Amino acid sequence: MRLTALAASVFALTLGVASPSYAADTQTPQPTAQSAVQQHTALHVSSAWSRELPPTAPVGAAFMTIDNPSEHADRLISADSPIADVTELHAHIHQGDVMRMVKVDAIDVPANAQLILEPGGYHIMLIDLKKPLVAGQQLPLTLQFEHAGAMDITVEIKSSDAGTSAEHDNHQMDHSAH
Ligand SMILES: [Cu+2]
Repeated sequence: MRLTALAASVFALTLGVASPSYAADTQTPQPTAQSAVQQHTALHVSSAWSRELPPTAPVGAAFMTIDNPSEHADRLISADSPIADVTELHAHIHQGDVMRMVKVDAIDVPANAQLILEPGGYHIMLIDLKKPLVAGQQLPLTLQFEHAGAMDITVEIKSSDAGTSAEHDNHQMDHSAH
């Protein structure tokens, strides 16, 4: 107890001596600490979703929005989910009139930019599903970024009725041919 009290008074004394203007800055320590953490993992992932599939479907895909408000570019280098044996980063490329999926080693996340993983574009491929993708449920996904490190996210599984654009339909066909 005595030690604690002593430490506390020394701490208070140190603050008083070292920071004459401390009173004016009393609101900064907490926000400063938070933004320091955010600089380390500056990326923000939102709207992560996947599409429900028949129970026999061997593969699924996850999509999301990745915001990088920092001055530093990053790269998504891998992903992992306990519900799939293999998780790959995929892009779509045009081959004549046909769009085809290809595996990529990484997906660039430019500085001060927003990267959208979406049907017909970049996506995370869940291969050899261990559980069916059921609408209304969620699946866990761990993203690995070159600089920001690992990030655990939750992917919402949507019904196949949600979003009926031609893009989505194309993507479904792509996957059945996977
Ligand atoms: Cu794919």
